[in-house]
Amino acid sequence: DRIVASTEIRVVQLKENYQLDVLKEQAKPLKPPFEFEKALRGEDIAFICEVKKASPSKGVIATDFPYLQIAKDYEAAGASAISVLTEPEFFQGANAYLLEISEQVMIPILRKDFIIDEAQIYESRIIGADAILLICSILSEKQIRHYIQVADKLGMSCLVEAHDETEVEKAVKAGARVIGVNNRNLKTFAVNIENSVTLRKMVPPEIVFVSESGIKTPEDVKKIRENGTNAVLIGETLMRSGDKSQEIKK
Ligand code: IGP
Repeated sequence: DRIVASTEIRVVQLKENYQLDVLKEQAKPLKPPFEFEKALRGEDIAFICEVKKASPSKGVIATDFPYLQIAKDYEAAGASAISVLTEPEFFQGANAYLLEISEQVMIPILRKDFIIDEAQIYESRIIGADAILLICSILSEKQIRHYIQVADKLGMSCLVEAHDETEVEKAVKAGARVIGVNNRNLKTFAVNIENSVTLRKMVPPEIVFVSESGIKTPEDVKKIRENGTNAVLIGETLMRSGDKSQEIKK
């Protein structure tokens, strides 16, 4: 809740600096986004690799944070997409990280932030995002449906994040085409990979299914892959690993 409150302040600042129509104009002439959904629908399980300096549950994860090099390493290692935290206070992210990375890699980029307003979707496109995160626990079904439409008009995809059965249902009803089940409970920070393994069967095959958070070992990936999941989203494990390519190939 504190994260959302601090995001609200950022949204107010964003709106004070730009009118919505100014943001819309700015978003118009940009190059078309890379196709996030297509990138996740490969033959084998896809890796979405995350650039994340810190988190509320772990504090600072990477004191040394060469974000551009990290993103390039992910791409070279065969990542299908890159996730970049832009939330400044709790994850020590920045829009500038995403913008710079988008100018240097040729795979889709997911903006990881707390989207609670339409203006942030235009902002996401302007800073170079190809996809955005929509979190079921902080948005209504109506908001999710509307934000997917706004993103669609800009050619961007939405990763709709759910944590339990009710939220998966909400995501499906809202028309999500990519659903991510978070293995971490955002309130207690408890992690359980079984969460995405169990909820997999609630999501029909025409929707891309992503397992997010707490993935640490090749065995974890194997289990998730065998369960028929399209992609894994991995942050901390890769951020802490020296050789990203080795870690992904494992
Ligand atoms: C990555 P991990 O445990 O591999 O670092 O998790 C990603 O799933 C996590 O950062 C995340 C997240 C979020 C961050 C999932 N949902 C919502 C911020 C907001």
